[in-house]
Amino acid sequence: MSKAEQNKPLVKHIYTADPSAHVFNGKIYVYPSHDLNVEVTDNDNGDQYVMEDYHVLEMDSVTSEVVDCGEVLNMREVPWVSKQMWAPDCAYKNGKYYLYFPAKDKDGIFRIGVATSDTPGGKFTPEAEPIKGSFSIDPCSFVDDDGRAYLVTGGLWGGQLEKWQTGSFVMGDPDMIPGSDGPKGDEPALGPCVGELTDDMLQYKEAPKHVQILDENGEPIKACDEKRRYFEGPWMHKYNGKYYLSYSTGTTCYIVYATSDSPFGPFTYQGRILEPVIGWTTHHSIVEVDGKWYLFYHDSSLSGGINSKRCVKFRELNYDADGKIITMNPYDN
Ligand code: FUB
Repeated sequence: MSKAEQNKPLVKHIYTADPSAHVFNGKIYVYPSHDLNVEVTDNDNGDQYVMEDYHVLEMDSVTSEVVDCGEVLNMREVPWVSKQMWAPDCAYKNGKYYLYFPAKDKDGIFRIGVATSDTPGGKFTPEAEPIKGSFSIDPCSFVDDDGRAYLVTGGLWGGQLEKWQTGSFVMGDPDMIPGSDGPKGDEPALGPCVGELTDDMLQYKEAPKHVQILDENGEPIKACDEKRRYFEGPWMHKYNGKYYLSYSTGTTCYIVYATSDSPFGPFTYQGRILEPVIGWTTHHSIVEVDGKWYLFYHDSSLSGGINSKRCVKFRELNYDADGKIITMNPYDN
C-alpha cells in the first residue's frame, strides 16, 4: 500500500466511495463503500451501485501508509439483505464499534443495518434484522459530547426518501421518473431524518424525524432550489459548540452545509464546502485529526470518470474566524 497524500486516491487496488472518517485509538479509520469493478449501465435509480461488501482503511496519520484491513462485512453474512450495500458509517460507544449500513431488504426497500466489533478495523458481526423503523440510505452516526448518539439518514431518488412521506413506504409506478413523487417547485424540500439511538446503539429511541433546513430569511429551502436543497450523503459534526449538517445537493453536485444549536435542527443554510467533483455523486465526511480538520470525499478520477467506479480522497478543511467553512475546489492544490 502507498502513503496517504492529499487530493490523491487513498487506495488504487479497489474502487472506494462514500468515505466516513473517524479517529479511533489515535488512528484514522475510513469506512467507505466498495464499488465493484463490473460493467453496468447508469440510471437515475442508482442501480449501477451494486456494492456487496465493506473494507476499512486504516492510517496512523494523514501522511502515513494506508492499510486495507480487508473485507469486514459481506452481504451474504446479513440475513435480511438482498443487494446494494451503500454508504456506511461507524461509531464508537460502550467499548464497541458499530458499523451502520444501508442495503435493500428482500422486498427491495432500503433499510439501515448495524454490525458490531471490538476493534475499529473489524470484522463486524451483523444483527439479524435491520434497525426497527429505519428506511432510506446514507447513515451518518454522531455521538455527542454528552454521550447521546444519533443517526442522520436519507437520500432522494434511488435512496427512496420521497417514498416515506406518508410514514409508510409507497412504491408508486415503477416506471416513474425518480423523484417525481417528491415535493416540487416552491414546496419545502425534504430534509434528512435524525433519530436518537438507544444506549446499546442498536435501535432508534423513537421514530426518526425530518429536520428542516432554512434559508437566510428563516424560510424552508424549496424543492426547486437545487443548489441548496438536501439530496443525500448527510454528515454531522460539532465545531465551537454548533452542530454542522453537511450534505450533497445531488443534481447540482455540491457539498454544502447548514448549522444549528440542536442535532434536530432547524438548521440554517451557510454555504458551499466543495465544488463539483468528476463523476455524478459527491459524498463526504469531516474529521478532526491532531488539531486540523479534514474533508474526506470521493470522485471518479481513478476510472476516468465512470460514475460507479470511484476513489476516496481527502484534503484539509479550514474555518474562518466566524466558523464559516472555506469553500474548496477539489482540483486546486
Ligand atoms: O454509493 C452509493 C450512493 O452514491 C450513496 O449512497 C450516495 O451517497 C452516493 O454517493
